[in-house]
Amino acid sequence: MKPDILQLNPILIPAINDKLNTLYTVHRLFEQADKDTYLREHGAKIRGVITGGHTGITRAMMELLPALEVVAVNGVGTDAVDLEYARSRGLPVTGTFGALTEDVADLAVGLLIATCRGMCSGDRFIRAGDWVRNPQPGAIPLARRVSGLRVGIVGMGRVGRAIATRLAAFGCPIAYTDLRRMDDVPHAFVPELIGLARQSDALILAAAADKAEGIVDAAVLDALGKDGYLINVARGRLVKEADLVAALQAGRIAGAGLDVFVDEPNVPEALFGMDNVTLQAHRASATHQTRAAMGEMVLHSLAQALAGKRPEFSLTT
Ligand code: 8YV
Repeated sequence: MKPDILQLNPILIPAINDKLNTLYTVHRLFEQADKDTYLREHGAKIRGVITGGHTGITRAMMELLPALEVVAVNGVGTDAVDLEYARSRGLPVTGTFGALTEDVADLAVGLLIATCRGMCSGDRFIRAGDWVRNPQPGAIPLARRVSGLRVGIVGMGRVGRAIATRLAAFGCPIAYTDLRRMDDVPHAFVPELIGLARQSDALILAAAADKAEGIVDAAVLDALGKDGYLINVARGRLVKEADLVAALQAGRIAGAGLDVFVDEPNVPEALFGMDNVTLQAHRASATHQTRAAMGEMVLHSLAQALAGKRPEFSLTT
């Protein structure tokens, strides 16, 4: 009999879904209208869970799954999983570590360039027919040069390092903050986030949000200053969103490029009319190539755990 797997989010790669369906009986919770009833009916036989980084799984849901042997996160963020409870049950919680590094770093750099150079507002200007109506060069304000920007990276893990590599090629001096100095990183370590913000033209968030919440607040934004840009490809809740909106509204920072938000898919509407803000719908890992690689890692983790082995990409066991 095929093991029963509970899937909390869709996987967008048909080949991965085919493999899952061949190997497992897949219960797609996201397709169920009445999720509580479905879980009560099928929970007892579920041996594995697949979830997204942003969705995770609550303790309450894990408690409804007494036969659970593994939680496979199709992502790298494990902040939405109750890791302590998983550990107490000896449950491996796995991630797709390394698979999405390049994509997330690419999007961070893309957001920085798009925001500083006004690429999305420029695109809207043409589509709206405004270039024809206003062909004079001054119709669009001058932009901000990206090459040479002083960049501060918050979180020097895999993604932070990949962002640093890319932006070093743009001639950007790089500094970073993290819980500790990293001996194998050639860039300047700044212990306090506010100090990093003060010396940066662009602050890029690439940190895990397991413990850090609201670390970018009004004081940090003011330290970044009226010529500074904030880029976030990590988690929305690293930022006090109301403080960010207020800083943008008052021109206390220059702009922001955001892939993540506190309450997705709800994005503060105040941002919609701001040409100095670039918005993405949590898309940093959303390429065919990366999602296929992530899916393979999820399959690998499920297979190892359900064969009674410790999964290679487990965080908790
Ligand atoms: C994904 C993420 O969007 O890795 C993460 O933690 O948030 C994203 O890469 C998500 O996990 C896709 O399932």
